[in-house]
Amino acid sequence: MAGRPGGQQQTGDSVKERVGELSKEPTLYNVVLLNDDYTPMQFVIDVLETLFTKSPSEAHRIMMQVHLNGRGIAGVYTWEVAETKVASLVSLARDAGHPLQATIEDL
Ligand code: TYC
Repeated sequence: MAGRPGGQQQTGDSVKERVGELSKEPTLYNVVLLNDDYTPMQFVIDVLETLFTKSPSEAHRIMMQVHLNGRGIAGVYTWEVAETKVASLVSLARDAGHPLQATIEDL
């Protein structure tokens, strides 16, 4: 995963920070869950409940959305939190031997 946008910028001799960050609200990103043919449905539901704090019914709905349509939004976070969520998801999935994947996208 590449670095986030909006970092430090070098302009001539001066170092300008927080360019384009006058707004108080942080930029938000979707964590998008991707379908595959092997990860068990219950594993996806469990991850949505534990890592993405979804209710059991919402976790089931999102899992079925991904299963039927190929992708679905697991949650909306700042860049740093989204990266951590994806890393934790991949770690949990690989430890369990599943190929589950997720990506980060603009809202
Ligand atoms: N398609 C998987 C199956 O049939 C279930 C699944 C759902 C996998 C969502 C990944 O993100 C996913 N076991």
